[in-house]
Amino acid sequence: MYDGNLLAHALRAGALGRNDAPFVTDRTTGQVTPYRQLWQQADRVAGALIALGVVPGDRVAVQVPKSVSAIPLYMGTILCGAVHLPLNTGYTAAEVDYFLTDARPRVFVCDPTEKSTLEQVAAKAGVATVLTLDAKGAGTLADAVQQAAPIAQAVPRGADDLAAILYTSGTTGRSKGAMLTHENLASNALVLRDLWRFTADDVLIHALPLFHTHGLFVAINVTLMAGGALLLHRAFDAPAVLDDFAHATALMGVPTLYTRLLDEPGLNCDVARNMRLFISGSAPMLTETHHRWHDRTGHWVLERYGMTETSMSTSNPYDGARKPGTVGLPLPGVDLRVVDDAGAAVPVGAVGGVEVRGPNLFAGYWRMPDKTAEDMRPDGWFKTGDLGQLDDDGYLTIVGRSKDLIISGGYNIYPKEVETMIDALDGVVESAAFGVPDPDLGEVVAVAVVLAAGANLDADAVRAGIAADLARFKLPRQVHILPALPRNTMGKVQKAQLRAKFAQG
Ligand code: MLC
Ligand code: AMP
Repeated sequence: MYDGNLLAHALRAGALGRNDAPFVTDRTTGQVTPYRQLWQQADRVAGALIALGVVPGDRVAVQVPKSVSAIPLYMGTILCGAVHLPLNTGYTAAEVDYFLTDARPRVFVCDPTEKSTLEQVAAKAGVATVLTLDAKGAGTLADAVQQAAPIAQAVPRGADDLAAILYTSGTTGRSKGAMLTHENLASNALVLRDLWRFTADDVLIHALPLFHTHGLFVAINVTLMAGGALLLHRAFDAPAVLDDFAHATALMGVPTLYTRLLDEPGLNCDVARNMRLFISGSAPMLTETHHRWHDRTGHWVLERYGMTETSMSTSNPYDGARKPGTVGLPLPGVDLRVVDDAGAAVPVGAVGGVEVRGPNLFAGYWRMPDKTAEDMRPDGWFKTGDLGQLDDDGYLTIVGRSKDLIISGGYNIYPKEVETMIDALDGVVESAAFGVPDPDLGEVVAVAVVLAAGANLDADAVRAGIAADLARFKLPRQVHILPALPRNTMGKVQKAQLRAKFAQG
């Protein structure tokens, strides 16, 4: 029966009649949670949140270690009509301060070990309630959930109502909250389930974080809608994931996961014989990696392309040619074009800006109408900031980015954010952050720093100066002290020159 909550209904429909089927196995404890228990927990989370005063549209912010319990927390938030707002566990208190102040959640759930610090941050941001949840599923949230009455019925929410806000780094250094609706999430997962042929027989190895589109909406929503099962790894550990190939059918990963698995001597066709599908995305996978994976396992990785603002936009086909180096064809229902600066389509083979339109497209940036207007054309096309080209068969290749962005191991880092913090250090005149190639993470952050006369900062001092307030994955792996930054005649810093000069470290 349709309960009026679009996303919850779509998620619940997948496992109707399969209450006793396993939904998730915690690979750390071996504990199995069947669908019945999962939904009971989600109904209780919803009850607990409502008892705390959460009303439809309220944000529930979450910065918790990865655990099975984080899944019903997400689902319960949806069920009570609230907006899920997950945060990277690597964010420092200063970063969390910004998100809480900007999003004004009603409830914030954090790691118990961080509670004393984050409680103060939350209080300053006006958050009414702070709860805790650890990697074992214990904490004050679990206590509240245990005492709560489960909701009898989901709170109705329609297509355009918000289901989630995911912060993406901003070009100006200020993160932007991408507002995702019930329809965005439900439509995208349904399309992917069908395109990738996910069914109740599937067992997906889940080794990605639960705070991004990839690990949360692609992996969890697709599995729920298919009525399939998950093997949940709290972190990515290549040997442990390889061990699971015998018990699973599918893996979703960023390219770093695949290159690390390729370093495992035990990776071969025999080990991968139970697996039917390897999916990669969030960052470019080298053609060479595609071929190495095929040579070792007999499988072609299915590469797809997406973005927080758009969820998934393209995918290589399940049947038919998977073309290494491309990100495949637009998903059913998604419009995609490659255009010049004026918005006119460029010919096949030419490089232009990738633009996307469809039910997958977000509702705009939270409280940033100007930023939304900058990226969204009046007729609904969204400028992704990626540069691409289409081939004769309609396959898209991402050839670069017009946005100044570093993607490291699937995490996005906007150079401006790093530069702003370094520029604020005593003795620094200016800095430029840029990505340099890395065999493990694809790209890592490097910075060039110009010092004031007489300043005697070195690389370690620069890193130490920003470490307290910046998530560790954003910290520069290379720091180069230069007498001046290379500039063109217009005065613009030549990052391509810096990249070329320091590519080898
Ligand atoms: C961890 N570290 C990183 C890093 N991950 N540094 C740069 N880039 C990264 N991605 C740093 C830590 O801060 C730490 O630094 C050190 O590396 C070891 O940390 P770790 O936790 O042990 O790292 P590890 O487990 O090896 O993590 C690497 C990883 C992880 C690749 C498994 O980063 C990961 O899960 N990435 C996936 C991200 C993802 O899901 N992206 C999807 C975005 S959605 P120190 O200094 O403390 O030693 C999206 C849309 C789409 O893009 O299309 O999907
Ligand atoms: P995020 O903002 O974290 O959602 O990251 C989205 C960005 O990741 C996109 O705009 C692309 O630049 C990049 N991306 C995602 N998937 C791919 C892919 N398969 N190949 C190349 N880049 C990708």
